[in-house]
Amino acid sequence: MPRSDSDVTDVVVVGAGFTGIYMTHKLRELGFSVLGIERAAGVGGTWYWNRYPGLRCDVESLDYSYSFDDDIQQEWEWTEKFPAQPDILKYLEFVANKLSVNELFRFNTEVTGAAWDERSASWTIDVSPGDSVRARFVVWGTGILSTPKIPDIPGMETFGGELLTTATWPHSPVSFAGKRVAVLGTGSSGIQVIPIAAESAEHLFVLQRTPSFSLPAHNKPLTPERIAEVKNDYATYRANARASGLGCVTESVGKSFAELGEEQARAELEKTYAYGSPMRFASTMTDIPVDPESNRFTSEFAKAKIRERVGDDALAEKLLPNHYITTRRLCIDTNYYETFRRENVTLVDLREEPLVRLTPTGFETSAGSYDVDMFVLATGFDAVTGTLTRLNIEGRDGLKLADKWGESPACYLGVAVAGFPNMFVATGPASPAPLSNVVVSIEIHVEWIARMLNDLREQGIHVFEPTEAAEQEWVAHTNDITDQTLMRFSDSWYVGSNVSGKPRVQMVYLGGVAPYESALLDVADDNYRGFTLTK
Ligand code: N01
Repeated sequence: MPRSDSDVTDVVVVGAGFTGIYMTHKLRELGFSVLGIERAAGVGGTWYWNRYPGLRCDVESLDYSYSFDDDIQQEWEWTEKFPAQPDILKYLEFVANKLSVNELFRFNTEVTGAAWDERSASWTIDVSPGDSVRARFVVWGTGILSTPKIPDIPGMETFGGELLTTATWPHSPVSFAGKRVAVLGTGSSGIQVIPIAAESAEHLFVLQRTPSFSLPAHNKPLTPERIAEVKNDYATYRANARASGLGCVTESVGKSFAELGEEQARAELEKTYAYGSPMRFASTMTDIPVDPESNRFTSEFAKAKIRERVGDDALAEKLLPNHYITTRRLCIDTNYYETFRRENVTLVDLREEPLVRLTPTGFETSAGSYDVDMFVLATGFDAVTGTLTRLNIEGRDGLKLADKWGESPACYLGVAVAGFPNMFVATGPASPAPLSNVVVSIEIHVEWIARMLNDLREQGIHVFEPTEAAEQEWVAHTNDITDQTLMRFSDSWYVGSNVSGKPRVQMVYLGGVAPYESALLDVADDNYRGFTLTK
């Protein structure tokens, strides 16, 4: 039976992470009826699921937080320079309570698909178990890192020990004490859990295929003076972050390698290295992401630091990356390289001895077998598009999002998709989100989406959809920018190459947060240029 119009919500927002919390609040404020749907039991998004020991954000807490409500930013007290996962989760619960958005959400409810109905100009969103809701508009706030990538390792099902994934870590405490533990993966997640596991494991095997660049976080408690310094003029601090390339204040000298010269460049790198922040380090010189010489100098600087920290040249050699620095995620750590000095830690270099299979008692490489009690997958995510391509999302004329993005993840302005009317993808492909302080990128998206919905309502417009031409133009623009950077040479989740069968396409807008927001606002000011709008 078709439902009556009163069953149709104005907007369904999927996901209760940073995006969903703010989006539902903002839309309710504007007088839209809004329903949030979340598969977890509570808010938090990626910070709800990722709970492995050692997890912290690599953006500083005073930056990695909402700016839209001064009461919230003044009232919440961060305690450390880099926030730990439990603190971020508590923060999001605090915000959700303060804004009373929990009442807008259906928790423990998984979206399985969504279909556009041309006749009623609405979406039917299928939710488990066996229910559906209808909405005029859908906002996917499902995030960029929400679907773990589980590698297809032969014999995984035969492993008799504990098999854990960092991205879906158990909610009950996990002990490494006295166990033989293997960690597969040395990206941001692996690099954080490895030093913690090493502290109590009987033996830890670090299975590395591609080394990362990592810097010491120099995490520390926040002093009352530092908190006061920021909070006394939070508005200016936030405005500076939003006007920057990375959505974060970096205090860069704003000069290229050639302008600084080697001696000054080294001094500036020492400064940002000592500060401890990937964003500051990456911004030490303006041309690190684009100029091979500047990048080589920075890479050599970072490699020398790795050698010092490892304290064993032969071992350090195996831990040294060979990609252009900053073209894959630049990690931060606490004691990562020092961990390899421990007697109970062994680096298993999978480039020398590839992983063959898991066995009932451990794992096997081409060089032999290893017995372990626990095997930890820190193998990353099917990022940016992986969550939505797993859902059955059907747009105009039966077009499936999985088919469209299976060929190439095209997205207009990183926020809307041709063939999928009345649908927004917050932090979608070709937005700056993955390489920014993502909370700033999210605020930009939420505010822009809310403005667009409000503007369309005022104009009596019921259906919007980006044109193919506008979408292709944005994709081409994103690719043109990438072609000017060294990122075109590196494989990573930014380009989808970590997942077999996924198209290798740049999924990050590298033009910077501030220029990106200007482009969005320009489109809005021009009455949503590139969209067809139907009354
Ligand atoms: O995932 P990754 P992550 N056999 O994709 C290896 C954010 N984050 O979860 O490159 C062997 O970076 C893979 O090796 P390779 C942050 O944005 C932030 O660590 O495929 N190895 C790689 O070493 C980050 O970028 C924070 O050769 C396999 C690792 O697994 C993003 O999340 C903390 C393999 C995956 O690294 C993802 O980070 C955590 C296989 N079959 C996460 N498959 C902070 O803010 C994969 N690997 C600090």
